[in-house]
Amino acid sequence: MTNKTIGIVIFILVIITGIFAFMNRNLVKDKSEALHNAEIIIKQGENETKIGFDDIKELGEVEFYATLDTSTTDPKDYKYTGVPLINILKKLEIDTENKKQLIVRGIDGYTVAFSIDEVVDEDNIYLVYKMEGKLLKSKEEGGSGPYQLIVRKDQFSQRWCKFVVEMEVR
Ligand SMILES: Nc1nc2c(c(=O)[nH]1)N[C@H]1C(S)=C(S)[C@@H](COP(=O)(O)O)O[C@H]1N2
Ligand SMILES: [Mo]
Repeated sequence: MTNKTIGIVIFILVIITGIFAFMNRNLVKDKSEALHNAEIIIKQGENETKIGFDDIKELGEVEFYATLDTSTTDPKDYKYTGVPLINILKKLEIDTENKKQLIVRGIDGYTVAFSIDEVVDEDNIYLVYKMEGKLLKSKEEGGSGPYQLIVRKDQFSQRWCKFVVEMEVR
């Protein structure tokens, strides 16, 4: 082989290694997001639709602080990342007029209810997927996610439904 041929072979190998490194980088990223691509079911009468993380995170992501206050812990502020709940209903074209309530359920059967007046308030109820900048873990992993409701205007945290899997407009 001439020096020129060796040069070309090395060049090609370097390019291939680079391509693999690049593909791998994207795979790692895809994997952590895919693990999080849980869906929420939204019911309205006979109709049932679903929405997943890829769509949810495009609905006006905000970061904010809210005070977690439970019966066993002192009030503490945490940074949450999520979207206003009303944006999800708007995106799915779910009509809130002539409706009274929104019911939200967690995977453990925990259920909370909101009046439609509370639901249309853009700065009260958020569907959150990060706490302190990290994706919420599932119930099995010891977290409160992958989705959790945060109700900023509630004094206590009873209605902060953890492990949200289903919502229903009535
Ligand atoms: N899915 C689900 N969400 C829930 C609960 C629950 O048992 N299941 N407990 C509620 C109560 S009473 C409080 S105070 C807050 C925070 O509870 P934690 O401190 O036990 O996480 O979550 C609320 N959301
Ligand atoms: Mo509680």
